[in-house]
Amino acid sequence: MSTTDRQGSAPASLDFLPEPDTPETGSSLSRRGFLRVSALAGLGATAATVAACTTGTAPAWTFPPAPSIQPIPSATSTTAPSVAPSASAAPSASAAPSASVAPSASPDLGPIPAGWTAHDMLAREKIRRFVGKLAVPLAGVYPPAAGAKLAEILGVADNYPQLQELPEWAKVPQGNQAIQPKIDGDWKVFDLTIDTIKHQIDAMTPAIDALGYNAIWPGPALRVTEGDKVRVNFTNKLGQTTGTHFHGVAFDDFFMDGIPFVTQLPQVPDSTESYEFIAKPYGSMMYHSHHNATDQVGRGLLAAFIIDPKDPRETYKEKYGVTQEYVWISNDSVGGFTINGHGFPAVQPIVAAVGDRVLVRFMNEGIMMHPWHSHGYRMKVVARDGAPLGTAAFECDTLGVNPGERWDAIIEVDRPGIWAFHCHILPHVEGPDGMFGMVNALIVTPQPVDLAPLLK
Ligand SMILES: [Cu+2]
Repeated sequence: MSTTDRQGSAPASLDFLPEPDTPETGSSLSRRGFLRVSALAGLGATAATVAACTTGTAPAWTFPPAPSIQPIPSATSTTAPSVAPSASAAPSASAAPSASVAPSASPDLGPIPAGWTAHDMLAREKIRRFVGKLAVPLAGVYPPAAGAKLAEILGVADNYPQLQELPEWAKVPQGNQAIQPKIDGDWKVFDLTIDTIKHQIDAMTPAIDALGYNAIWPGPALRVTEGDKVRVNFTNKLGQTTGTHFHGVAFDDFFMDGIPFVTQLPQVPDSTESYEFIAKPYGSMMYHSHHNATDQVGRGLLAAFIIDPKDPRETYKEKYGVTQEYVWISNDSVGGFTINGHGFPAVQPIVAAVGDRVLVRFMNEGIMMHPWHSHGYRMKVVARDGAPLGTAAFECDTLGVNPGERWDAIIEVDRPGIWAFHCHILPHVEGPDGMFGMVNALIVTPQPVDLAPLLK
C-alpha cells in the first residue's frame, strides 16, 4: 500500500485497515453509518437535512444565508510573503520550492461568506480536495452530532464538486509500496530500475522532471530480516551516472557503500550494478542516490529500507502491539515541501481506528530539519536511526527530524477524530491559499472502516 503498511504483511494498495484476523471486527461501515451516509448523500444538499442530523448538540456555527457575491482575488495578490528555502538548497533557481504556491484551483469558488476572504475560500478548497468523496462516508462513521458537524464545516450542503471526486492523494501515484524479493539460494534479491519520470507533487500542479527507483518517488520499500543475505540489482536508465547508498547499514565490505570515487566508480547509464551485503543492524534505514545527490535525491531517488529484527520478540508488533505502520519520508528541495513525494492535499493520510497502535517511521531525505507535530496525541518515540531507545524512549508531540535521521514513533490511538499532523515550521505548511506541503492528518475512526471500496 502506498504508505500505510501492516507490520510484516504484504501491503495492498490503499489497504488502510487491520487484517481480518486482528482483534477489531466489523471492517466496514456499520449499517447505522451507512444509513447516515445515505441520508447525507441524498440530502439534495440542503442545510435543513444536515441540521436534522444534529440532534441535541447544536453546532456552534452555521452557514450564513445568501452571502453577497464578491470576486475572489488571485491568491498571489495577497500580502503574505513568499517564503522560499535557501537558494543554496537547489542547484538551479527554478528548482527552489516556494511556499507561495500559485492557486491551483479555478478562482471561481463561489460566493464568499460574510467575514471571509479569498484566503478562507482557498483554504477550504484544500481540505475539500484532501477529503474528496470520502467526506460524506467519513462523516457517517462518527456519531451523528460529530458527523453533522464535520459535514457542516466542509459545507457539504453546498454540494461542491469535490464530493464526487477522489481525494487528491488518490489521484496521484503513491510510493513506498513493499516489493517481495526473489529467492536465489540463500540470497534475497531485489531487481530495481532507476528511471527518469514525470511526477506530480499534487494532481493540480504540472508534472515535474523527477527521478524514481522503479519509476516512482519514493521508490519501493525494501524489507528484509536482520542477518539476511541481500542482493539489490540496479539498472540505471537515467541517462547519467549514479551510485546507490544503503543508509544506516553496517557493511562488512565497505565497497558496498555506494559512493562514487570513494568506494566504486560511478554507475554508468544502461548498466546494471549489484550491491550485496548482510542486513544489519535491524531498524529503519533508507536507500538513496549518493552521486550528484543534491539533484538526484532532491528529484526523488530515495526510498525506505527496513530491516526487521531476527528475534521476533523485538519486532514492533510483539514489543509494542503495533497494528499498522506508515513510512513518512520528507523532502524539501526540488519538489518543494513533501511527505512521500507529495504536498498537501496529495499527502496520503494515516487512517486508524480506536484501539490501533500506529507506528510512524519518520525519515528525512531533505536538506533541513522538520519538527513534526501531532495534534491530539503524544507519540512514543522508540528508536532513532534504527537503534532502539530502550528505557530512553520518550513521549512528545513535536519531533524534530534532521536530514538523514530516522525516528520511529508509536501512537496509541484511543480517541476518534481528524487530527492534523504537520511540520511546525509554518512556511513549510501554510501559504496565502491555505495549507500545502508538509501537512498530513491522522484520521481516527470509532471503528475500523474499509475505505478502499470508496476510492474506486
Ligand atoms: Cu518543515
